Amino acid sequence: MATHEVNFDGLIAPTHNYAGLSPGNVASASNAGLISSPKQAALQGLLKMKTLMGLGLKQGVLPPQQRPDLNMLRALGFAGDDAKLLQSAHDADPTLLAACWSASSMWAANAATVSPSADTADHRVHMTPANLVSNFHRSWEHESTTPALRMIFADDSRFMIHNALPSQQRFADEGAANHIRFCSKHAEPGVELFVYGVDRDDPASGARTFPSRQTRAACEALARNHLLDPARVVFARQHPDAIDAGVFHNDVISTGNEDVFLFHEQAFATSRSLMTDLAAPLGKSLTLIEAHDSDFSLEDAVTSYLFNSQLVTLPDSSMALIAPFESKNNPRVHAFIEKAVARTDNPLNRVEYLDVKESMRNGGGPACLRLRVVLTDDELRNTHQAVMLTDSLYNKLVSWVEKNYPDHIAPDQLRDPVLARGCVDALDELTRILELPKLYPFQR
Ligand code: SUG
Repeated sequence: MATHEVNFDGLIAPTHNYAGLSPGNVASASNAGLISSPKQAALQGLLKMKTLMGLGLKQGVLPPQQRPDLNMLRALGFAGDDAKLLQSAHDADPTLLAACWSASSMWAANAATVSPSADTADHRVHMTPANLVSNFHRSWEHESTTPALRMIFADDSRFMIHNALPSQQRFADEGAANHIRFCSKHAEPGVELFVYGVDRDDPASGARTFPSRQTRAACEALARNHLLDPARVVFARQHPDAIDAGVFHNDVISTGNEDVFLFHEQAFATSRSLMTDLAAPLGKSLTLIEAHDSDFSLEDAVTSYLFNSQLVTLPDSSMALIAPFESKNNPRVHAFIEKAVARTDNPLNRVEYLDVKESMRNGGGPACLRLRVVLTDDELRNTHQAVMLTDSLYNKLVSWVEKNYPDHIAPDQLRDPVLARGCVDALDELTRILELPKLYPFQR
């Protein structure tokens, strides 16, 4: 049976803005307060999805969440009509107001961790929505992600959508951004790599300047929940220097596809033993594309976001890198890519540079915007079809964005009740396009 790696991209919400909400995310901090362009952001995201579809890959769409979330403001003790609510939250703490507007669910790599049916003991696809406890503005995404995934992957004989892990720092979980699955071919059993920043038994091993957002305890719980064979699971610690340089998720410093591993030498605390641990269950070595400090620095990795490219298998079995433009603009990183593509000892032979600048300014590159779900033909047929991208769905979504999205949002506009209303109203129409009735709290 044919098996596909399907990319489900988070559709960028009309509330996309720059609020500097994520400590340790260098782009988010340095672009705080800029004027955003939600319309451009969503169109850039949609064009990325269409490009992937054009390469012959299966592409899905995950809907944005209901934002601004005025119920969260009410839960925090603010009261009154919408105008009063927004103004009083702004007066008390503008970062609380911004958190309730955040479009952060666009970064679907943080939506969940996914284990394909080839890896799980009950042969179902297992997904655990990430609790995202490390940042307030993301900490309640899972309350919407869980029902959305249960609507899209509704057949519980084929899919198991778990609840998020307990919302507590001990189980801090950021989803697939810290998880890579290696295999010979997507259809075959893989070895799943879970990457963590800090281990409770060894707290001194964590980063010093910036928060470590994933714990080993969370990784272990995910592997248990997903019924993975312990012999085919590897846990690895991020290098604390990488976190302190702005690598807040592992997908900012390494990525993999099938048996190819693209990484920077400073990604992990123990790189050499890691490669052996990954090779053993697969019965063969991985093809390594390793960037050394002499190629480019950690800082180059963080500003260029090379490792946040999507490494994908094309229908002819060769691989392509879907890279952000920023990695072409850095001469050292660009030279490294050119060399990797020219080499004949790896299957990478094509690179597409894409513009996702609006998301990049908040620290979200091409790979952040998508959740990888390996599905057999049968599982794909039993997935909610109205979220699978076609030319017709692409055109409908582009028209919907053009009609409903603000051109710009400046920080001061987050107090505007008319803008708030417009952003939520737009979602009503989206649920008709994606055939997901009652997806949003305001529709129930
Ligand atoms: O969690 N940025 C996100 C970026 C997530 C990127 N995802 C992956 N690497 N997989 C974050 O830090 C910034 C929002 C703001 O500052 O307005 C933000 O949430």
